[in-house]
Formats: sequence, C-alpha cells, structure tokens
Amino acid sequence: MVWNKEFECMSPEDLQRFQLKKLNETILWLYELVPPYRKKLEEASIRSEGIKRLEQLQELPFTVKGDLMENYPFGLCALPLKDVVRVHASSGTTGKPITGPYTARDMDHWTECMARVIWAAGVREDDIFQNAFGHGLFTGGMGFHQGATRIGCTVVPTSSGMTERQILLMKDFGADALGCTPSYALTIAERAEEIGMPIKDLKLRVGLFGAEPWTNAMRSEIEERMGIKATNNYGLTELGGPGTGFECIEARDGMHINEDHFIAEIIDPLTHKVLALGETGELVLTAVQRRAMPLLRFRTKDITSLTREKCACGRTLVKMGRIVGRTDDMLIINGVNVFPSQIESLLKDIPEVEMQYLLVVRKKKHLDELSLRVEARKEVYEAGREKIAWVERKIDNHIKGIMGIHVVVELAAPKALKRSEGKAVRVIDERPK
Ligand code: DLL
Repeated sequence: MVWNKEFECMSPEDLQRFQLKKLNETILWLYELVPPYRKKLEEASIRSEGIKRLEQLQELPFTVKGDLMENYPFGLCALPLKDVVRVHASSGTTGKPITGPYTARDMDHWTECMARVIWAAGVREDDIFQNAFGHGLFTGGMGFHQGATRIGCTVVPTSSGMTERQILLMKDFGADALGCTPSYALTIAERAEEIGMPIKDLKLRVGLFGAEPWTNAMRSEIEERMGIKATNNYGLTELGGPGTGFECIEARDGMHINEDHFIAEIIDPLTHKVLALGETGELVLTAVQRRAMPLLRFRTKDITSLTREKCACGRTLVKMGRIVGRTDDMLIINGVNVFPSQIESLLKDIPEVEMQYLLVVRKKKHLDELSLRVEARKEVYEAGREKIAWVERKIDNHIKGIMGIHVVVELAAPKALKRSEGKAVRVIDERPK
C-alpha cells in the first residue's frame, strides 16, 4: 500500500506532463522573483515561458553550492520573509551555512513527502515512532516529526544523544520504529548490548536511516544487531531536507524519488553530460514545487545512479541507488580514487573487526599515506600482539588486493574511537591544502 497512489504510482506519460507543467511554473516564478536566476536563465537563452519538452531540461543552467553561498542568507529566496514560516540550515563545508526557507505551502509539501517516506517503511498510525534524528536547525528531526505526525503515529521526539535514555524509552514505550543516522543506530545497538538490554529483545521492528553515507554491509550489521529491517532515506537541506528519496520496505534496494516534487538527473561531473539510466555519476535535482527557494538543476555532489524498473511495492517512481560517495569526499591517494564507502564494504569481510573506523590521510615526503584505525573485537586483543599484527596485515592485504592501494592499518582497542550521535566523521585529511 502506498500513501499517495495518484503520485507514487503515476504512469510515465502523466508524470512527464505533470513535471513539465510544474517546471515551467517554477521557471516563471524564478524569472519574476529571483534576480540571480533571471540572469542565469537569460544567459542560457531560456525565456520566462520555460521549455516545450522535458528533455530540454538539459538546457537549463546548473545551480551549485557556491551560488547559495554567494547569495547567503536569502538572496535566492523568491519571497520576503513575511511569507516564510520556517528556516532550516546546515553547516556548509566551508564557513557559511546553507539556508533552507519554507513557505506554509512548502511545509505542507515537505510533510506530504515525509509521510510517503515513513509509510513506505511500513509504519502505520498505531505505531510508536522514536525520532532520534537531531531536532533543530538540522532538517532530519523536524522533517520526520511532521511526516510521522501526519500519518498519525505516536511520535517520541527524543532527538539524538543521551543514548542510555533512548534505550530505556525505547523499551518502556515499546517503540516500533526508529529514525536516526545509521552510525547513531550502531551506537545505540552497542550501548544497549553493554547495558544488557539488546535491541533485538525489544519490540522495535524497523529503522529509517539516512543523512550520511553507509553501505549494505553496515545495513546488515544494524539489522542483525537490532533484529530489525532498515531502510535508506535521502535528502538535503538545499532541497528542503529528507523526503527526496526513500526505500520501500518491500524491496529495500534503492530509493524512490518523489518525482512530482523533484526531477532527478545523473551527470558526468567533469563533462556535465547527462548520463543514461543505470550509469553512475553526480545526482542533479530540480525542485519543481517549492516556492520559497526552488533550485534548478542543483548539483548535489552525491554520486549514484538511477533505475526505472518495476518495483515490488507498485510505485512507479524512479529509484536512486545508494550514495557511493561525493565528488568532494573522494580521496585521491597517490593518484588512485578512493571512496571511504569502498573501505567500509571491505571491512565487512574481516570478521575480527567492528564497523567503527577512521581514515587519516597525511603527506609523507611527497607521497600520500592513508591510515586506517579500526576497532578489533575483544578476542583479538585477548589473543595478544601476534594476532593483532596478523589482523592488521590481513586488512591491508585485502584492501590492496581489491583496490590496489596500501593502507597503514592500526587496530584500535574496543571502544577507543569516538562514537557518533549524528553524522559520523570517517575521514580526516591532514594533507596541506
Ligand atoms: O542530511 C537531510 C536528511 C535528514 C536526509 C535525515 C535523510 C535523513 P544535509 O544535512 O543537508 O541534509 O546533508 C545532505 O547528506 O548531500 C548527502 O551527501 C548526505 N546524505 C543524506 N542522506 C544520505 C543517504 C540531510 N541516505 C547530504 N545516504 C547529502 C548517503 C546521504 N548520504
């Protein structure tokens, strides 16, 4: 069952017609109300009437993070703040935050998109939803709050942190569903085992995770340790937070995109050429129904691919794959492209270690050196130095065998690495910029 059959199961022809109409409304809106966009559109020879066919989307200009920073805080906002009812923000990668303003209508649409997300995970009105995404400027907490409230479930807004209390409330209230980042889910699972209250033994049935990169290996680990099914959910502040992409509980093999609100494209990040379905590249999103700050062809820097196949759940919405990395978190180690997610997947093949790791990149003379600190299981430490050295070699050999790079592996003692309560920090790049 889907939340909104009309839009989630639309025929491709109807969807395209709808998208074109909404896109052209957005172009006109930007033309009239946002001078920096008017300039961009004029430069690309796009007139205020918009485009005739959806394929012409490729002729529209891109929007990049830099555009948002240059126009910080509200230069790209189409309306005066009196028409804005909410502003979220996320810490930009360099200095200035990214702002996300919403009109009342935008809020309503966001809530609708979030209801679809939560419903798709099988959460219903008689469920208790523990919302451990950070509440506040971050879009995760409030976004899931609104969606779950619209469905009518009982929402417990724990926000992130105070992990032991999370576990106690989860047990006492009998939470059926949990929302948080995947790294925080692992933190919760681990703490619960430590205090003798494994999540497996509780009522929890499903986890809605997202907001940071994770792998299928990590999904299996969370599912096993918590005894739940886990869905992946995607979104970003620039496009209004979570609610862009979501997995259905039936398939859990890629995230449906709410295509009546967002048009997705995949481009080659270097040539900017639009790639075909199935090809991997940078995700570009156009918001076609937002009013406060609609963005055209926003380059997300997230790397993934799109597929349009019949889904077991009945939705016709295109699916995006897991985010395999970002164009800007790709590490180049002595010329080899390395995504932290590749290393994470390989760690799953090593039964002696936990999914707690940190990558550090340094310059040694003229060469890059990648080191990996990863926590070993208790037994490895108990077995002594030789075993530790053996596991370190095993990891290095495994990574070298598959990725062709040498990694300096250092096993960290159990619980030595800092635990995440939100988005995990997995990479520290100490090379001079
Ligand atoms: O993380 C919105 C969100 C909240 C999504 C809760 C899902 C759940 P930002 O803080 O602006 O917004 O970060 C957006 O996080 O460009 C991706 O790089 C990354 N990201 C978000 N979801 C996923 C995911 C929220 N499921 C940035 N998998 C995005 C991998 C993700 N990366």
